[in-house]
Amino acid sequence: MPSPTPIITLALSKGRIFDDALPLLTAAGIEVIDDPEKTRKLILATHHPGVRVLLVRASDVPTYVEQGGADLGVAGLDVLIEHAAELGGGSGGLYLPVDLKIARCRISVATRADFDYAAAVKQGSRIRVASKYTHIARQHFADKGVHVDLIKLYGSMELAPLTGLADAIVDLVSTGSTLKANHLVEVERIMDISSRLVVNPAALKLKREPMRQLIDAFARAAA
Ligand code: PRT
Ligand code: MG
Repeated sequence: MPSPTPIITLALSKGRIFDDALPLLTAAGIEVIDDPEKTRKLILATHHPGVRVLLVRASDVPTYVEQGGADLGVAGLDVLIEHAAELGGGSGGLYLPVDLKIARCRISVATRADFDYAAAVKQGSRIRVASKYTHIARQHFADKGVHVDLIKLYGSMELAPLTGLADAIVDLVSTGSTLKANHLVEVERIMDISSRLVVNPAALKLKREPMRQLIDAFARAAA
C-alpha cells in the first residue's frame, strides 16, 4: 500500500499577508475553508487534503518554520532580516526559494518636516532614531557612517518624533498616508520589502514531492 500523503503545514499571518497570499493559494490549488477574520481557530483546514494553514503573528512565522512547527510560511523581508539578526546574522537554516512579490512596501527614514535630516547627517550630529527594526536601522546608519542612538519601539513609531522621543523613525511605508496624517516626511528610502516563501529544509527532504509541488505552484503563481 502506498503511504498516505504527509500533511503540509503553512504558516501565515492574518491581515495583509493572508489577504495578499489568497490569490497565490488559489492558483496553487489551495482553498482555505475558514475566514481568518471570522473564526477563532488558529489551524485552518483547506479543500486540499494535504495542506493546512496555521495562523501566527507575522514576526513568529520564521520561528515556526525554523523549528518545524510549520513546514513553510510567508514572511516579509523586514521580519526575516530582523529575525536573522536576532540569531546572530545566520539565515537560521531557513530556505527562501521564492519572492512572492506580495505585501510590498519599503522601509524608510522619516522625520518631522521641520527637522533638517540632511544637515544633521552632514554635520555628523548624533541622531535619535526610534524603530521596531533596530537591526535594519543600525546597519543602515553604520553603512552611512552616521552616529545614532536607537530606541526600540514595538508600534506607533510615528509618535516618537511628535513627542520628542526621537528625531527620526525607521518604519515601513506603503502609500505614505500614515506619515502624512502624522505630519512626517520620508527623507530616505532604505530598501524595498516584499514577502518571501520561507521553507524548512528538513521538511523539504522528508516530504520532498508534495513540498516541491507546492513551492513550484507558488513560484508559478508569483511569476
Ligand atoms: O500587526 P502585528 O503586530 O501582528 O504584526 P505586523 O505589524 O508585523 O504584521 P502586519 O500584518 O501589519 O504586516 C505584515 C507584513 O506586511 C510586514 O512585515 C511587511 O512585510 C508587510 N507590509 C506591507 C506592511 C505594510 N505594507 C505597511 N504599510 N506592514 C506594515 N505596514 C504599516 C506600517 O508599519 C505603517 O504603520 O502600515 C503603515 C504605513 O502604511 P501607509 O500605507 O500609510 O504608508
Ligand atoms: Mg501591523
